[in-house]
Amino acid sequence: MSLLIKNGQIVNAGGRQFADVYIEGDKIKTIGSNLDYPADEIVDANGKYVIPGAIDSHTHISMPFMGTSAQDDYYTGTVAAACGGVTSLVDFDMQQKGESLFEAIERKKSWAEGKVVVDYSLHPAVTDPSPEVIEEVKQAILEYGTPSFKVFMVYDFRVDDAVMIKLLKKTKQFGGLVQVHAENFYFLQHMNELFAREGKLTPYYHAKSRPNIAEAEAISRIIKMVEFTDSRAYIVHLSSMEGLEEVKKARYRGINVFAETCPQYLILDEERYKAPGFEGAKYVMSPPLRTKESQDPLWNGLRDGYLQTVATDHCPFDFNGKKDMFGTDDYKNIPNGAPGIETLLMLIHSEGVAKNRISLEKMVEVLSAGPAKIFGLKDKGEISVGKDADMVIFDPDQKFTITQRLLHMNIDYSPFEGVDITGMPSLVYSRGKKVAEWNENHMDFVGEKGRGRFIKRVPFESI
Ligand code: DUC
Ligand code: ZN
Ligand code: ZN
Repeated sequence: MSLLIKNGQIVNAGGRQFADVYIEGDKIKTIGSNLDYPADEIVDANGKYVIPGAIDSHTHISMPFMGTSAQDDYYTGTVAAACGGVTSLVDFDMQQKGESLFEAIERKKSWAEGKVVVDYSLHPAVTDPSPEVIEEVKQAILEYGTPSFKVFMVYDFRVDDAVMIKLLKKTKQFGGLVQVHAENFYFLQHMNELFAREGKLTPYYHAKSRPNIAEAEAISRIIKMVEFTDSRAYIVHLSSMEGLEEVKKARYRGINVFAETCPQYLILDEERYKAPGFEGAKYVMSPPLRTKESQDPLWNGLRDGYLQTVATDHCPFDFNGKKDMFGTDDYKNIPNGAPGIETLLMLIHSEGVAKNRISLEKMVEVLSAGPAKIFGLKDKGEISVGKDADMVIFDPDQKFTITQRLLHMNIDYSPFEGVDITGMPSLVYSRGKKVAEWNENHMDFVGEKGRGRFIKRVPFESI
């Protein structure tokens, strides 16, 4: 199968050029002017960008959590990804009590088998950190191709500082990376007790129980541990300007700390929790939405390189039936999480590039090249010869209004309902095969169930 994309503007993190792209099978074969090869399919990309597919490096596909499970499975979740121009995801893989990291990896791979429609990889999440499990890090990195490991500082499956130190040292030794959900557990516990005594239990108090300082404290503690062990860490879903300040100070001092933010923290704010009735539960996620004050610093953090990636924390629970299953009279029982994989690229283009907050190249950097580099997806993240042909032909002028009705995620709402978008994918390719296309007023999935592959990633030091 061959494909020739003509007359488009190729945009990579490092710059743009007008050129044609020729693809044979899975790979980009040639880039040049006026290519005139016979091809099975010829696409005229005049007036459009040719960008690498987005990589969502933070998803929770089918994750069991808070008495229920995140709703998208590897089929519905990756169909939605494809329709949003996301051509790879790196999904969290929760170790269960007593399980080895390898059992967790094999279990999740078996869930993906025959279903996944774009390529994916896994970050093992260490929740039962026995000494044997810490030793498994070497094999997970070198044999399984999963060099990033998630830990939580909150929830029942949180790890303590002693484990963190061991994990930081072990991962560094073999070219791995520790990813951290950073909030101070005891600050949260204190606030929860206070609000319980005062009877403040509506969704709004979910946000108030997890203040910015809880994130900033946890981030600063990790940074000290990274410095102490001379290792590296990655902060997931950084949400507040105070958290960002800690990262900035550390990076300025040359400490190896990386950080991601998410569209919800850039675009939505705490006022959402004041929606009538139980509507605020739609935004119950952790960390919570912050006040508007944090938004400009986060955009500037992306622009200036202090934040290296944008990912979604995609973790969908229906408003009717899941959000309201246990938590209508206590925010602590509302399943934490919201959908986002399908709206990632459109939101970052529309709110970021089209509103001049970040450049087009920066968008490609934080959605594609950055996650590919940090997480060792060596064949992804760039339109260049030899890379996988994961590409979006993107129409910067196409309008769309976000509405759950026209999206593909397996959930009954979008937190971004009603947001007007400028710029949508026209065509999406995963390893040279068309997987989604614009059709009148929405995206259609046109790919193949089960065609996605597990990506063995390379260690940090080899990229
Ligand atoms: N936060 C969420 O909102 N959902 C999944 C897990 C998490 O840390
Ligand atoms: Zn988290
Ligand atoms: Zn998450």
